Amino acid sequence: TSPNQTYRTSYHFQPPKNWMNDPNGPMIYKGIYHLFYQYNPNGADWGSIVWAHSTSLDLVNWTPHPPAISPSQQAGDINGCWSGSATILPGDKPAMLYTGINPQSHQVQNLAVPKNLSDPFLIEWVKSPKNPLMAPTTSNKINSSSFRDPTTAWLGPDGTWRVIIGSKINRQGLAILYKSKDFVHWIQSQQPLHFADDTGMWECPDFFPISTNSQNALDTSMVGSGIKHVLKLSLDDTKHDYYTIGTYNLNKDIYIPDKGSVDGDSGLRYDYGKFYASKTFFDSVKQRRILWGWINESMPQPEYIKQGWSGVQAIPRNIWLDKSRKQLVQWPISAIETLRTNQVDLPSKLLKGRSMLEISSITAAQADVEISFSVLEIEKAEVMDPSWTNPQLLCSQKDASIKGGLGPFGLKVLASKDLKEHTSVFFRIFKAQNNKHVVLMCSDQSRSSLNQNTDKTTYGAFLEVDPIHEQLSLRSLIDQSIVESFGGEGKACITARVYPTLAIGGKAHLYAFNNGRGSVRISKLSAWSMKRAHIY
Ligand code: DQQ
Repeated sequence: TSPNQTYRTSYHFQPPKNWMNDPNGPMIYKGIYHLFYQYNPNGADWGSIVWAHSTSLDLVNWTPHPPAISPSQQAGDINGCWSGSATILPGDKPAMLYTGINPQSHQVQNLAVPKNLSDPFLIEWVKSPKNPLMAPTTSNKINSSSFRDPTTAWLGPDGTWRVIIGSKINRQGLAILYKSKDFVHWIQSQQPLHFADDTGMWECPDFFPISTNSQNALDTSMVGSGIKHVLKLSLDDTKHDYYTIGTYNLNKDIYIPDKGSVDGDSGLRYDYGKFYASKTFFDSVKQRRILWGWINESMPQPEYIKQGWSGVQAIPRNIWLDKSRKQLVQWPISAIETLRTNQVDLPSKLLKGRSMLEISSITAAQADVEISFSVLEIEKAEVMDPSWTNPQLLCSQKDASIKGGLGPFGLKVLASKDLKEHTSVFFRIFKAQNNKHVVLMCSDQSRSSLNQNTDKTTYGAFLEVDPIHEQLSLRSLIDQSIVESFGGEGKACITARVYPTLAIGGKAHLYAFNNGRGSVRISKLSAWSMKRAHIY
């Protein structure tokens, strides 16, 4: 029986079959990008995990290689090779620190290095005979089932390497700090780099410097003036990636989030939809920091097992600090634009309340759309109730079908002709008590599929844009079963997985819509069909 392949993507990274989860060890080496990822070679469900491997010249088209790291070492990883990160050691030598599962099912940290540095594809990897290099013991009080996912290490001005490992003690999440002079002998620091109460297990931490005055990125070991630090946590409890912006105190080797930058569930997220276990790397050639993130399925486990595959990687995103210094900004890497074809531009156009406009003549199921709105009748904004603090809840209470004053307006994507199926990505503008305006961005999946079994949770985020003085922009990357949306030029991102049964391939349509009372002007609208990328 050939399984249903309707939902495979055309320009998102995924293996030909089987289960994929976290991106691992992304890096650039001799001008070639490497992506490793958690992969089950034996099926479409999570299981005995290896590091699968692909390389690319542009982060868009890929060449697959054999798995780079698989269970083989009795003391280190015989029961699984879990997530980890790349560090480029002096002399341009990549090294991978990763979590292994030992015979007692304890989580330990291991090292693997390329066998042959003159092979630009780094096909073969050898493990340190000293593995495991970091392990829970009776004296260090590390929880052996909560000790995983080493970050890219950074070299301090004192010539010592540092790395953090995600962990928890009861409900307190923590980033355990280890130091090493030679990358092989690691000593646990008395103090974690950071911890926070009642956040649960911190998976896949990521810690990196970011420039306060430029979009150019910094090497992970960079410290000094004009630099802030970002700590990202993947919270096992909620399966979301949260980050804070703060200061790295070099003397104490601790990280302190800025005032108002909160760890965990009430803090900032990379993506307010599906996006987990993400990881950045410094692209030393293009001076940018690239973010990879895993997007899982929204269909029940038996259905993805039946289709024979599960999981995609988000389009890699460029990441930098917003002018406000209070949040990050993300934007799909520019090379994805090489897949654009068949451009459609619409002249500036009034979109009256309760109206819709079809964007035709592109492949709506495989498209890139950029639209900007200017608000004309700001007085029509509804009053914001101060109790509306949860954007996701607000988006599901006021979904795309609920007519408002200013908004909902935005895009209907992966829509069937009769609109029985569609996913709505839209804005609503509210008037707050301080006379300011609040912009809500939503991705409403509630009508995305006639299949009753899929998860159709609506997602939402508040967008730090002033709708009176700025345009409201929205970009959506649509690829069969995935919609990645970027609001306010990357100030809020929402990724959704959807499984239309009617709006498939050539039967999918794309619309701009305004379901509010007030008119808005579409000040810019460009859309493209997207070509298929070479992925495997
Ligand atoms: N996935 C890996 C772990 C990590 C989790 C196992 C996050 O290392 O904590 O596949 O998705």
